[in-house]
Amino acid sequence: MRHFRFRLWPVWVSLILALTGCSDGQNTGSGDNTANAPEAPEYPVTWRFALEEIEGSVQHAYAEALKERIEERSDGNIEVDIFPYGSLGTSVQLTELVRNGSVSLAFASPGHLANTVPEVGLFTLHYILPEDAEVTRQLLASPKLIDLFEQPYADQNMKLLGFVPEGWMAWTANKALRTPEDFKGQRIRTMTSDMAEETFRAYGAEPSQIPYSQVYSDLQLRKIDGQSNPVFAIEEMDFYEVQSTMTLARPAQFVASVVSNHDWYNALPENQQQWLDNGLKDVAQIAWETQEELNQTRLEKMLEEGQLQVVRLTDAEREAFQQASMPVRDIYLERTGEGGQRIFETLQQLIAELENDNQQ
Ligand code: 6CS
Repeated sequence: MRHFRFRLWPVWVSLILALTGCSDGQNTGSGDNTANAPEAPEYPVTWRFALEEIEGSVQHAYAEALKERIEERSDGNIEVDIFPYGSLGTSVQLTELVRNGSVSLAFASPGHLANTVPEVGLFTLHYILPEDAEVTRQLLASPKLIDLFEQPYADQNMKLLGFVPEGWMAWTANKALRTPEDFKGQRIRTMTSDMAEETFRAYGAEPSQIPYSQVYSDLQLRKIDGQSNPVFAIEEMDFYEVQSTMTLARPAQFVASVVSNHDWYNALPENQQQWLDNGLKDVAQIAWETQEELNQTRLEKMLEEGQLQVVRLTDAEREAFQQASMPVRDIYLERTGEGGQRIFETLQQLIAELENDNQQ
């Protein structure tokens, strides 16, 4: 298995916390500081960007591309320091670091974030996103979609900067998962929010929330039977080494969100805000292409290695999962109230509009 530096987390987290506000040459937005924003920042200014994935991943490629654009646009006045997974903490800890202003930017995947921002639990639901790749790309890049989630993130002191698609989720286990009955009794690892468990529970599985860093060893030790992730991640985290079968059911896209500390973003001088906003626009298309390429090449690599059996579900088989997943939509709506209802309905309208536009 690839080597992570998880044992050093506490040291790194303390170091980062100790450095907060020192190297930035400007305030980092941790509440009170924002009131006395300095007039002229001392350049270069460092922005810390925390990732939920290791080097070579979709998030890492995105962060590298964003770093390059921002450093170029700012003429070297901004330096972006990237912290891949393993250097700072679990997804939940990264969210805390961005909320308290210790890091400027972070990835926050809905599957982990849904206990803090229940509305993003939407992305843990199965069979609600479009089948068509182009419609999905346009949907996830749509400012209308981002607007929908802006307030729920802001309520938790996070500025939602964008959604990043990472490809279809695939299920791995030590057997094929062709029907919901095949999930019965399977101990399935999910991301660390209650909402992430619900669909697997609806299929009859026994879900458990486990941090990403622990999945490989739990699979290896047979503490769990299976898990769900995009293909590129199954390869790069070596899950395929300790699972016999990958089932491609295209139940949901893995959608990550890029966030910053809300106060930090609002306190940025105008030119810095523009460098950031424009950098984010520059990389949106790159992100889509990167995930397509990584998911394809890593699938080929795993197929070549011949260790993992790959099962593609038929439309009829997928239909059975869609039916079994439907009650989970009600759970989402119960947990998110009117706000969730509005988001859910607007999402469906947006998809219908985009499908219509793309057919013309
Ligand atoms: O399964 C997870 O926990 C993780 N999966 C990916 C592909 N990215 C980040 C997330 O934490």
